[in-house]
Amino acid sequence: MIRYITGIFLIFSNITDYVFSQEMGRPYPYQYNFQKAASPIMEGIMNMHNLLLVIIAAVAILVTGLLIYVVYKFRASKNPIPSKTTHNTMLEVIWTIFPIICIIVIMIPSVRLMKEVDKPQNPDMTIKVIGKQWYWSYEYPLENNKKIAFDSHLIEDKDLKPNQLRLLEVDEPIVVPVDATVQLLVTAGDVIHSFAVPSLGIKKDAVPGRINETWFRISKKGTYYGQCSELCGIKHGYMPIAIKAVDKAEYNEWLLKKQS
Ligand SMILES: [Cu+2]
Repeated sequence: MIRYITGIFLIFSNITDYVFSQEMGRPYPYQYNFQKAASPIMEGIMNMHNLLLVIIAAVAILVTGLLIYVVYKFRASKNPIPSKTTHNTMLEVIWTIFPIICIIVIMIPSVRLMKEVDKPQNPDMTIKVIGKQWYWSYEYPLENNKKIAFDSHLIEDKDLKPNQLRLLEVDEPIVVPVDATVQLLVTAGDVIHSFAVPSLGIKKDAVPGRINETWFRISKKGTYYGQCSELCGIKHGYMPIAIKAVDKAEYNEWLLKKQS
């Protein structure tokens, strides 16, 4: 039943996606829904959101309906002598058990999703993310203690090429192969930042002296944009994130070029 109702919401959001957007991983003018899910985590978050939407709508309709019914049925003009009833055991049992059932129905998928978000299953590769004032540094640990390291800066308005996105484009995006499970180790070099990419369902605090973990897996080639999401100083809004998903061959080529 819930599956069918969430299905209706999904059809509706798919229509708006179709009308307003062509590509994944970026925001659109007049967008009111989520960006399209591009990772298993974001799919899980959207399913959770749709389930909650149905439950909260049902609860709101039920409570409003009961209120209207009570206001009408027990109005003063029809009930000159008010009822003195105070307790009804059956009713009290129902209105205790019903919210408990609601909470259990919400809790099970919620805890399952939290566990999934927390740790990747058998990651194929690892990227270390370091938030700095006001750019991101990335490190790819490789075999034999080698690594690739580079900084990723915003492309300023005056340097934007046509079709590039303002405040989201960077000079050096993260490059990853499609269909690879990527483990992210997130930390910071100065103050607290937050590594957030909406279409991947990622938002991890980057805290100096601490390593937080998250992961993603992208199945479609393209560029996925995000931004720092923790107020970190005057240029907090100018340290975007871009993740470029390419096929395996292209990724290996990039890797070789970066190492030389
Ligand atoms: Cu920041």
